[in-house]
Amino acid sequence: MNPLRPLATAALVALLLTSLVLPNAHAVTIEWVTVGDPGNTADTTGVPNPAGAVADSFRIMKFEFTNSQYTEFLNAVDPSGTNPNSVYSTNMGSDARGGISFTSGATNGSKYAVKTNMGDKPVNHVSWFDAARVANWLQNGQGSGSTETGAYTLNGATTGNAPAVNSGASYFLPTEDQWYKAAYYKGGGTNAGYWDYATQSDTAPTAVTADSTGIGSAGSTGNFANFNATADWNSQDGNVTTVGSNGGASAYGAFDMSGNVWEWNDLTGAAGSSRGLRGGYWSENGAFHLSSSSRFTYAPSFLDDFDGVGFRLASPVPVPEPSTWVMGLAGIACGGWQMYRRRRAR
Ligand SMILES: [Ca+2]
Ligand SMILES: [Ca+2]
Ligand SMILES: [Ca+2]
Ligand SMILES: [Ca+2]
Repeated sequence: MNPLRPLATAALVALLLTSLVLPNAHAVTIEWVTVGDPGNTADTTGVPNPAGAVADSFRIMKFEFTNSQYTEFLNAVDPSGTNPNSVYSTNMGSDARGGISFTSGATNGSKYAVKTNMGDKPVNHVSWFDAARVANWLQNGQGSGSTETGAYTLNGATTGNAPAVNSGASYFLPTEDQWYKAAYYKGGGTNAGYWDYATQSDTAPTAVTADSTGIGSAGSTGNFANFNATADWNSQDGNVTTVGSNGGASAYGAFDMSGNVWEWNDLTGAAGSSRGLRGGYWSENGAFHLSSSSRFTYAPSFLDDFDGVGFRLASPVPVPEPSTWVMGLAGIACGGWQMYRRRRAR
């Protein structure tokens, strides 16, 4: 008997179990960049002052969270279309700059769909609570994972104070210092200094134009950003554009931290009645709000109706252990193998 056959069969069993048990066929994948240089010096030339000092390495999303990713989230957490906790804004469908439609009569699990040319654009019309629910869902392994506990203990809250991030969270909104460092720090040491714009420049970026599908004119290089309402496409005077197509990345390789959409941050990470926004958006008149000198705070429930606010998540370094459902799968696969081996042994 071929001694490799039981092993190959076990692998096949594990694979079959994985494909059967996986709760969602289209798991969201996220590209990260690592923000190193732990213990870096703060910036004293921006706002707030000081800003940008972070003790530990961490990861941040290379791009803004997209409509495609948010659609996977919506179909997974709301297969029957009841819109729990207002995770969907009807503006995503009705606003030409929103990217996600809802069809109540569509098949369960497919009621949300990306609009034409909008999948690779940043999601907008999202409050801080919406972003926190995405972090929870990722923390809980996607699929039918809870949106209410995990990184943030929300338990149905859509208004009021934002809770502090739970210790050990694998996905979370960056603190303002983390966001600031990822955007403006020059990197390569602990006292490297800061750029004024997240395109590794102290000179205001050039505003991009867009092609008919919403791809920014700068490609992936250069001191460009999406602001000034110059990305006119789909009959809009200024619009969101394809993430990563708008210009130079930060020193750590994160795109669109200046412009495209404003991004939620967690301020200091403590519980509170406000949360931060940084980076400016596609309609900024001038580059000031794209710079290290601009910040806003809003109630975490606000801006569900605004097409200029999105988010990107952060994550610890080293990368956390696989989430519990992956461990569960490994257990099921191992159990299957043990059963198989016992059966063979008879
Ligand atoms: Ca500065
Ligand atoms: Ca919402
Ligand atoms: Ca225009
Ligand atoms: Ca942005």
